[in-house]
Amino acid sequence: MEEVEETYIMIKPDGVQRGLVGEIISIFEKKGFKLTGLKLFQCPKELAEEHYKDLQSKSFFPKLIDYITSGPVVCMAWEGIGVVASARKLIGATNPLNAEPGTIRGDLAVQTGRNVVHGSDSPENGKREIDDNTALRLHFGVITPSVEIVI
Ligand code: RTP
Repeated sequence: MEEVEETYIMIKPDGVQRGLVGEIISIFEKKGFKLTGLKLFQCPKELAEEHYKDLQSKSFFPKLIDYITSGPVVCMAWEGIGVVASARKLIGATNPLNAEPGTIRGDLAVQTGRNVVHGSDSPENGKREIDDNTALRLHFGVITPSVEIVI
């Protein structure tokens, strides 16, 4: 049976500036996932570098850090069965020009360097990215229990 997981979804500064927050949240809600943490956040340079540390050696790394720190982001924790892989499908390919229509990047973006949203690539990274974001995790205590899922 598939596991209930959690994933870290971040609406990047271009998504916030373009007024896409509601639309993106709605996509995950309509799919059936549960929002368990949410905050608007100006990411400091050090945290952006930590979040993207696996890409440190890439030539685009400095531009990526400038982009992520260029304005507020929306940090979210989402929970559900298979949410990590499903969220990546809903988000679409890294390069929006290769992303399928019907995905967030496929419908709402053009450039890799302005691709609107981030989603964890594994359940382990989902947990780590939510834990790194201490203030987000604090929200968990006040969330009401989920409605029982009957399959
Ligand atoms: P994300 O981590 O943001 O969800 O993106 P991803 O897994 O689809 O892609 P990844 O390879 O992890 O890259 C992270 C972010 O770096 C920027 N990027 N720019 N060639 C480039 O200019 C380039 N390649 C990647 C994108 O913002 C990408 O989402």
